Formats: sequence, structure tokens, C-alpha cells
Amino acid sequence: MLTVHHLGKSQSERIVWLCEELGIPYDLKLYQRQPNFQAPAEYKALHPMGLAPVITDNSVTGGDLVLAESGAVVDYILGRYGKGALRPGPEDAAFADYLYWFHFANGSFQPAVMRVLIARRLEAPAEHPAVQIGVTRLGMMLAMLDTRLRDVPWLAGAAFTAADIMPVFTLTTMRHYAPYDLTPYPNILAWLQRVAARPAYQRAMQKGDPGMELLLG
Ligand SMILES: N[C@@H](CCC(=O)N[C@@H](CS)C(=O)NCC(=O)O)C(=O)O
Repeated sequence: MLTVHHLGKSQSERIVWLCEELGIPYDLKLYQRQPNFQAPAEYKALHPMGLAPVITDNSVTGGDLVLAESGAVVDYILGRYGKGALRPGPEDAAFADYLYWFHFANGSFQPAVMRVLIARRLEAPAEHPAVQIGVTRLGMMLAMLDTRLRDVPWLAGAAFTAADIMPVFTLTTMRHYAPYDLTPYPNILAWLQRVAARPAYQRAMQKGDPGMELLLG
């Protein structure tokens, strides 16, 4: 059985959502952050990185699998259980866009928001070049996302894919930690409403973070 170890208010919400979109059987284990926002010791013990997401899977031959890193976990679940759903293949016209937006999410976008969050926590002056670069890059990325979503309903094109699952955490739950304004980006906001209307997203958030305000606007 596949087990999703979900740390509250964390990037593992993607994995709960993915499993709900696929409609596959999985166990969900919930963990809460400590007062310092770190994962609890039992979560840290799951994997050497000790960061969410982590999945375990005892249905593989040759011993139990423990896997971390959002992109790897999403690819693993799609490859092993997805039966071709939620990701276009290399022959599909949407393939390159799918790859780009899937990897943009944690390769560029989430680190950009983290950079702004760290600068704020360190109370770095706004005119510090590192802060300015961070803020400028984040604005550039949001504008790029908004332009993309002006032209297509979903990031890979016409169809919802895992490339849509990857960046939503950074645009929603992450804003509990690093607030930023999405009102200048109407196409991102419209896409978040399409996300919010998905029953699988609603189920995932209800199961994983019941009671958490969903920052979809
Ligand atoms: N690139 C990693 C980032 C993992 C990560 O930073 N997870 C955070 C939650 S959003 C975490 O586990 N924080 C708890 C801690 O630092 O102890 C991934 O996507 O899996």
C-alpha cells in the first residue's frame, strides 16, 4: 500500500491532491508542525532529509520504498499508479509545456518565494540588492504565470495535468508564511478558482488540512 505522510500546511498537500485526482487507494498519515515550524521527530525519522513530502510504499518488490522530494514523488506515483493520467507523453504537443511548468514550480518559483520569506524574517532592508533581486524575480515569475494562464486554461495547455498541481502550494498555503498579493494577476486568480472547483482538490484539502483557510484569492 502507498502511504502519504502529510505534514500539515506543507508541500505534501500536492501528494494528497494527486492521489485524490487519480482516485487510487492510499493511506494518509497526518503530522503537525512543531512550534518552530519544523516537522516532528517522527517525520524527520522517515527520510534523511526529514522534509515533506515523504511517501512509503510496501507494494514494491525488494523491500519498502521511502521516497521524498515533491517532483520525484509525483513522477513516481504517476508512473507506478497513474495509468497515463495527468501527464502528456513525449508525442503529445503539450509535452514540453508540461515539463516546463512542472519543473518551474519547485525549480524556480518556490525558491523565489522562500528567498523573499527569508529576507523578511532577517528584516533585510528593502534596498539590499539580494532583496531587490528576489522581489523583482518573484514579480517576473508571477507575470509570466499570469500571461500563460491568459492564453490557456491549464499550465500544460487544454488539459489539467500534474503541472497544475505542482505550483498551487506556493500560490496558496505558502502565503500563510510569506504573504504576497495576487490581485495584479487576474489570470492566476481565475485558474485558482478552477483549481478550487475540482472535487479532488477539495477532498485533499479537507483530509490533509481540515480547517485551514485556503488562500485562493
Ligand atoms: N524541495 C522539497 C522541499 C521540501 C520542504 O522544504 N518541505 C517543508 C514543508 S513545505 C518541510 O518539510 N518543512 C519542515 C521542516 O523544515 O522541518 C520538496 O519539494 O520535497
